[in-house]
Amino acid sequence: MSKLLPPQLQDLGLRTINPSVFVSSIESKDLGMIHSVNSPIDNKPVAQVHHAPTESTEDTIEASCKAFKHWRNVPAPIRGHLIQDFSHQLRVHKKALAQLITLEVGKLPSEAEGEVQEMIDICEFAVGLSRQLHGLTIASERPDHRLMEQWHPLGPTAIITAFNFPVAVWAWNAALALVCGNSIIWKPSCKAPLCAIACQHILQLSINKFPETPAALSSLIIGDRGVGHALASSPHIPLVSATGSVPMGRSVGTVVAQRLGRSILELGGNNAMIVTANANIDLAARAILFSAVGTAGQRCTSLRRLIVQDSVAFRLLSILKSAYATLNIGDPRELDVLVGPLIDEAAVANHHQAIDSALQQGGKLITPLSHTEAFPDGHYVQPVIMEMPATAPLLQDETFSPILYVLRYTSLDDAIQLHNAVPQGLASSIFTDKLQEAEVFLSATGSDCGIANVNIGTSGAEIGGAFGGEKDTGGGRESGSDSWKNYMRRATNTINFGNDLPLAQGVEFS
Ligand code: UN1
Repeated sequence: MSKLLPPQLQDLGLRTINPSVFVSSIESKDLGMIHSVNSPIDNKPVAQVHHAPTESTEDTIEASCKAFKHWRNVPAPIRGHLIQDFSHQLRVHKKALAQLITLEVGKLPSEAEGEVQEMIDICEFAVGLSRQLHGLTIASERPDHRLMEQWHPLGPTAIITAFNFPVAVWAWNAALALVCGNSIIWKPSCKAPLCAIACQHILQLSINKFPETPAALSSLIIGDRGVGHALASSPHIPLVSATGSVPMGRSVGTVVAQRLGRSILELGGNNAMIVTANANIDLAARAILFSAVGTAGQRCTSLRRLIVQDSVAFRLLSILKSAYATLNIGDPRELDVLVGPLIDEAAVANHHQAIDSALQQGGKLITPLSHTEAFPDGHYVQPVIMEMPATAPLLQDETFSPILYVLRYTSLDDAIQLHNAVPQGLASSIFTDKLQEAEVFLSATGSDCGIANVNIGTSGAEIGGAFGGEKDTGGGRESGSDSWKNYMRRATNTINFGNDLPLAQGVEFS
């Protein structure tokens, strides 16, 4: 058990009270119910965390409103200094934070470090952005008039995150919201409170260096759905950014819309890859392996459906079968392990249930279904590939585990039709060396997803692009490109510097 304990955790705001149990150093503020946090690696307890009572959310919102009123007056490039410092802290604590991610959600060390790197990347992006939050100057139709746009801070921003990217997705939102002049309130997944405590602690180190800046610039509320509902329904929170399941997004989005607030929803994916007869099959197989099996299939961008041209299906599936046969499953900290645990018992049950349903709906296992009895205590499953009839109803649903469904096609039109015939629209890809096929896939009649790739897999996006998807995925965009505009309010200003009062559209009123 002692190898579970990265010694640097005290630096992350987590106190060790005995060799196997941590407590958060901020737990005593709002003493709510105590919850035990178990590691998915061996299902043993690693921490106890107090959940904030829902009623405490109001105080947090009030403090956040006050912090916003201070922060919005700080010039944006100076706000960037805070994020620059935060990025520096993240570099210092990268290893320890990654170890905590591995401990709490079971990611491989390389993926956990990649996630912290993703935080550092978005911070760098946000620092650059802090000098580029500029609006347009627009030609006015009236003499001696200037028409322009300004982007102003919006207000307290609620960030609701999922367990699978317990730190990076918060950082996408936090870094942008803070340079945009907003205060932030984070409700992390109840399945990953320790990572949230650590990030909040690291960010507070940076906030503390800023004179007069209230600590409530960044708040953390660990709690259940009641907290999420309180944030979603508060008129004091103009923006709610929520990542998670489609039902969660439907509920949060509806509550926010009811009060005409703004939401950014990043919900489920049911991501597919088309592999055409003109694809580099070896490259496709490598991409499929990472996209379908990486993070034990627990990314919203994980590959769920493989749509392969008949003529290359046998070759591709043979390569995949061999690759799946050699996958090492187990404790993610062991060398050579590529598949760590699922997050909890319920996730394991969903995995097995989905395979049973797939078999009932005409599916055939392409890779063997060996059970993972070797790990009686962790939440481990065997990644599988199943060939499915295109009409199987379960192809419409996302199962958050490493199951890859294979569908075959003959014409690219049919492949694209199959590809788009699901309610979700997050990530997609095509493997082909034929320009025409790639361009058709990327065109208006091709993939209907927010992310469409050529010759790379569906997962593992860089932060520079806008991240999000269409249809049931919720339509939100986070991270790079111009996603920052979601975190600000736009004011259109018309300034008359003449001595007359010409009306727009030539209207006469005298
Ligand atoms: C998620 O799974 O919620 O593109 C986010 C990726 C990562 C982010 C995934 N950069 O797979």
